[in-house]
Amino acid sequence: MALEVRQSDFVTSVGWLEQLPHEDFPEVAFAGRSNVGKSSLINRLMGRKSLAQTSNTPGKTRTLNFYLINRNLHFVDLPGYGFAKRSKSERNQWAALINGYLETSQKLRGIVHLIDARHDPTPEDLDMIDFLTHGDRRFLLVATKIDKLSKNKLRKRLSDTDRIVSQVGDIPILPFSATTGAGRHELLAWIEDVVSR
Ligand SMILES: Nc1nc2c(ncn2[C@@H]2O[C@H](COP(=O)(O)OP(=O)(O)OP(=O)(O)O)[C@@H](O)[C@H]2O)c(=O)[nH]1
Ligand SMILES: [Mg+2]
Repeated sequence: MALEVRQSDFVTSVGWLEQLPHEDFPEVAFAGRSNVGKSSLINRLMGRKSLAQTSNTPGKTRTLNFYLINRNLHFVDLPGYGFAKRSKSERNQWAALINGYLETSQKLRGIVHLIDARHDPTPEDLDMIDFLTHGDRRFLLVATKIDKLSKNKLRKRLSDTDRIVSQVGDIPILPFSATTGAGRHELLAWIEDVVSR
């Protein structure tokens, strides 16, 4: 069964680990490079146009943003990594925030990691995928923006990506588009499974 999103509300923006919400709801987090489409994917899942703010300019989401789904589940929109136009100290601060959250949250059930379907995963993507494979939380790899590719191109891109990702592990990839909604049902089914266990 797929999760049915009946209600979604913005909860809070977290810039320091001390600010994490205390409510005891299970969490599903969305990670990936800056500009890959995390906030757009979350909007699509929630059926909301712009509850999560999106932008053409990388680095839009700068805090951990919590959304409450059906009053019993948190979606966590993470700031993107790999955005060069930031000072080193700012990047370190973000890495500490994101890694600190991923490593310590007791409520985090699953992590959805996004890559851009049009491009090979970057070394940073592979590091993250490696980290997630070795963790004890469920994770799902999503290739997004597939609406920007023809059917043939997409097939080729997915098999190339499969080959690269297989260096790290045998990891299935879910194709997704925030524009068309392709993959939404499958992703909501995965989330339901992760949360209901
Ligand atoms: N065509 C298409 N464009 C997309 C898709 N997903 C996101 N975009 C566009 O990509 C840009 C970045 O999207 P965001 O959702 O803001 O990306 P993000 O990963 O949240 O970025 P940061 O907050 O900077 O980490 C925006 O211009 C979106 O409209 C998609 O599936 N298809
Ligand atoms: Mg964002």
